[in-house]
Amino acid sequence: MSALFTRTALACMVALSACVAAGAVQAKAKPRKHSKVVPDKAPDVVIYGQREDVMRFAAEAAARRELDVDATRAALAQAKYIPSVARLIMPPPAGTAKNWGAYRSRFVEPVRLKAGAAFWSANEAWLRLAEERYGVPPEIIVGIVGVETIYGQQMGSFRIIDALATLSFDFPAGRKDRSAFFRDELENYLLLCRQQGVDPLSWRGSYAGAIGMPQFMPSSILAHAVDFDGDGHIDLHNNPADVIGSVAHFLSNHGWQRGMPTRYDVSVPVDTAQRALLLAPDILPSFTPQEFAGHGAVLDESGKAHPGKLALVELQNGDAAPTYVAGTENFYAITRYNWSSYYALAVISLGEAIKRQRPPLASEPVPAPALPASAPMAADPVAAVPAQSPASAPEPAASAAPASLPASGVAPMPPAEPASR
Ligand SMILES: [Ca+2]
Repeated sequence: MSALFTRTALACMVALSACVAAGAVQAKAKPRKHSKVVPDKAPDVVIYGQREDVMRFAAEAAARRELDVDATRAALAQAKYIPSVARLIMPPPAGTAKNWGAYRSRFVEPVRLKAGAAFWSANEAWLRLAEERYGVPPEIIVGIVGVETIYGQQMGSFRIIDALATLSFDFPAGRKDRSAFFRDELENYLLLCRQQGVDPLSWRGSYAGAIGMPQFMPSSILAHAVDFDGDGHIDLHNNPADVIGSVAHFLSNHGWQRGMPTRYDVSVPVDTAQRALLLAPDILPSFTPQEFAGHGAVLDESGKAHPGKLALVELQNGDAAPTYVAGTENFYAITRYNWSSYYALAVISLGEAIKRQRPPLASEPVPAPALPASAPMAADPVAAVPAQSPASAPEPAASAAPASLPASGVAPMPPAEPASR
């Protein structure tokens, strides 16, 4: 990651960390004359229990979410400021060229292809059940879990409470302030831990507070995660069935339409004004195939017959010619998971590549997974948990928070941020 930051940006972040750390220490320490700064390798530590504003937040959050106030204060009192979290949330340096080819090659690669094939084979019955229930095909779910965490291999090592507290109370300057979003996620996290009987200090995940194999933010777990194998618990860290069901349920809740392709091939209009007109709504499907044709875009045969609206999606390739696809509502649904057209096409490409290398379908159907008799799956047990207020969305342009933010180990090549908006 560090290669993505300019020296200046890094210097600013280090200075900021030092300021924040120093601020907390100054409150207690008496000024010393001529004290020397002795360089060491120990991190500057801010324990949020020393911060009045954080303890006030704890009391208010407990009241808002009907949590035990002492337990909430005790948990947040042990949260720590993590300088690397503040660094990792920063966008790539200005002028970093987006490059779909390079981005794709990070995800459609041998390690993920092999792990994806194994994940698919091991969980085929759950993937089929998810498709049956939510209409989301296996390759999309397999693509998402592969891009997010390589099927659980890279789920992030930050304590969730530290990551969320850092971004809630010390969101770095130099980019759009999203601390309100992270404070809401922190509250959701505390609520989630209470609901699941989990110690808030115990869970680890990405620098942005994303959790488990699918890297769900806490609000997404509350709103969309399901106990897909019906064992009475939602486990997104270790239980592939729950992961598969939850990813499918998330997409279903965000407009996924059964049987609809994600995108079609398209040749863009030669006329730059016509092209700009089609690109203007970005990833939001806004034009019928007839309107595409009217503006000079040429869809493939299946695209011409598409019953709904399409988006002309442009993916840059550095100095080379951009890649274009005509995205459907299902392409758009994947961008609700992570607000980036590059992310969506990487998910689709990885899933399709894994599907292509799988052996031909056997004629014998895979038996349905055995479910505990005590926990029938007639309903989605967790889907009943209401989604958080749309006001919690980090960006006003969107109606819901993304399920995840890039995991610490995997994503943020440019574009770490939603590339399309
Ligand atoms: Ca379960």
